Formats: sequence, structure tokens, C-alpha cells
Amino acid sequence: MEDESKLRAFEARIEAGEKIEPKDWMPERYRKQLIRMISQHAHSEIVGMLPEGNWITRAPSLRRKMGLLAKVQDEAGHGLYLYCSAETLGVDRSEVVDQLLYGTAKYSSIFNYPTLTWADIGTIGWLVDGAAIVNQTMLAKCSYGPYSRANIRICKEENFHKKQGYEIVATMAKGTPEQKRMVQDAVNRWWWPSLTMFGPPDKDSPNSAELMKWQVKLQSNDELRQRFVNLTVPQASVVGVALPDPDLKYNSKTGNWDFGALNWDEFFAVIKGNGPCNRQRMRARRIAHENGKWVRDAAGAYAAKKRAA
Ligand code: FAQ
Repeated sequence: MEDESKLRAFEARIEAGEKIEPKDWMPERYRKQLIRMISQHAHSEIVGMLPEGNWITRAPSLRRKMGLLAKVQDEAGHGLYLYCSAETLGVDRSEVVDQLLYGTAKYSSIFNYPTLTWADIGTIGWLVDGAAIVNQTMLAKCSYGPYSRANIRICKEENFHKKQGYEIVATMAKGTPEQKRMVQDAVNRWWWPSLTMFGPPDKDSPNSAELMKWQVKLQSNDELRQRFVNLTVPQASVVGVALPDPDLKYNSKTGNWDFGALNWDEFFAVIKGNGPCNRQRMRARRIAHENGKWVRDAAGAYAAKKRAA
């Protein structure tokens, strides 16, 4: 009975647009869903450093190298805000990191694709950061205070990443025939995985109903995917790259760009661990975690000494 009335008060606060803060009462399902989603978002930022990190030593100029270094470093920062945000829900960081390393937690499907040329770096900034911004602008308005605030800052930085990526794409698209070919090839490979980043179709999304009821998500996977397509089609035409979808067509009745069928078999294979780079990504994370042990030990020992003093 007591929980029933607490639940009603909790839902009324959400309805009224109030933020839920860490010490407030919340249903156990809300806490669990947020820990799942925020920790998986954090893992995505950290694993997302790998495909781009691959190009830091091979960036075509000092300016490009500095930009890419800053971007990859920003992604690490996003991972940190998000792990902190998950910790406000009472979970220990080492527990969620172990879930990533031992394969019980997911991270974004998109980071299991390879970065084959420099044009992939521009395309990731434009399409992948672009998709992340559409999703995270919504999450910046979510009902949980610490996650909402983390996303506000993340979006500011992702906007810069997207502009940087779009500028690389635009430069290559008006470059030599070889640069034009490279950038078109990168867009052909990243377009479809960028659309599946938004998650399965609404009818196959088991978490959406609960997350939308509690205003963690304010829009569904399909609504956000459509918004991303609508925003991106004109951007592609400005820089003169083609989006690889023969079914892409403006629908004057709905005001949307209709698009072709997505490959959900491929998406589910990727999130089950069978994408082109899943094993490579997890191996790199496990090695990095092992190599960082002395730093965690030293920081822990220093903190313990400070507490004792
Ligand atoms: N990849 O019921 P739903 C970035 C899983 S950050 C892998 O629809 P939900 C920055 C889902 O977890 C990108 N798994 O789930 C950057 C669930 O499995 P579970 C990451 C996926 O939670 C840019 C199952 O499928 N952003 O890019 C994916 O309602 C450039 C059923 O799905 C976030 O994480 C997927 N794409 O909606 C960094 C944002 N989609 O957990 C470096 C926060 C679904 O029950 C370079 N998260 N699944 O075992 C979200 O917005 C949501 O959690 C969704 C999924 C939309 C990802």
C-alpha cells in the first residue's frame, strides 16, 4: 500500500515535468532500467573510442590529428560522466565495467564496424555523432536528473564532433576523384548501421513502453530514426554525396523521407556479438583494462592514505 502511494506520487512528479534525483524514492524497475541504459551508453562511448583511435597516428595533417585526438578524448569524458551518473543509482562502477568485459552488457552496435579509410572518420562524425545527437537531445530532457544533465553536456560536445566530421566529408567530396570515391564508399558502408543504431522497430522494442511511461525516452526508436533521416537527407545533398538507398523518397503527405527496409538480421547478429569487429573490440577493452590496473590500484591507495590522514 505504501509503495502504491509512493508510485503514484513518483508518477505525478514525472507528469508535472519534475526531475527525479538520486535520493528520491523511485520504483525498482525505474532504477534497474536506468542502470542498464546509462551503463550501456557509457560502454558505447568507451568502445566508440576504438574505431576512431585507429586513425590518430594516420590523420592526414596536424590539424586533423589534433581534432581527432580531442574528439576521442571527449568520448572518454562522456564515458566518465555517464559512469558517474549510473553510480548515483547505487551501482558500483567496477560492477558495470565487468558486465561489459565479460559480455553480459551491450554497447552500441555501430562500433562493431571497421574504419577502413580516413573518410570513415569524417563519416562517423557526420552520421554516427549526428544520430547520437538526435537520440541524446531527447535524453537531455529525460526524467532522471543526473542522466539528463550528463546528456546536455554530451550533446554540446557531440555537436562539435558532428561539424568536424561533416567538414571532413565536405572537403573530401570536393577533392580528387580518389577522395570522392573514398568518401562515397564510407557513406555507403555507414549509412545503414547508423539507422539501426536507434534500436529495433517499435513493435520489437521490449523496453520502450516502460521507458516512455516514465519519460526516460520521450520519443520511440522509429520516431527518432525518422527524424535523423529527415535531417540528414538535405545535408547529403549539400555536400554532393549519395545516400545508398534507392527507396529514399520524399513523402509530401507525411512530410517525411521514406526509406528502404533495414537489415534487422544483421543488427541482431551484431548485438549478439557476431558483428565484423565485436571480438576485436572486446579484446582491446580487456587488454586496456588489464594494463590500467596499476593506475586504479595507485589511485585507490592514494585515496585510502588521504582518508586515513
Ligand atoms: N546497439 O527495447 P529496446 C555514441 C538492445 S553513443 C546495441 O529498443 P531500449 C557517441 C537494447 O539494449 C551511442 N544494442 O532497448 C559516440 C535491448 O537489449 P537489453 C549509444 C541495442 O533501451 C559517437 C534490446 O536491444 N547511445 O554514439 C541497440 O529501449 C561517435 C532491445 O531494444 C546510447 O546508448 C544498439 N544500437 O533502446 C561515441 C543512448 N539498440 O539491454 C564515439 C542511450 C537496442 O535489454 C564516436 N540508450 N539495443 O539487453 C538508448 O537510447 C537506448 O537504450 C537505445 C535502445 C535506443 C540504444
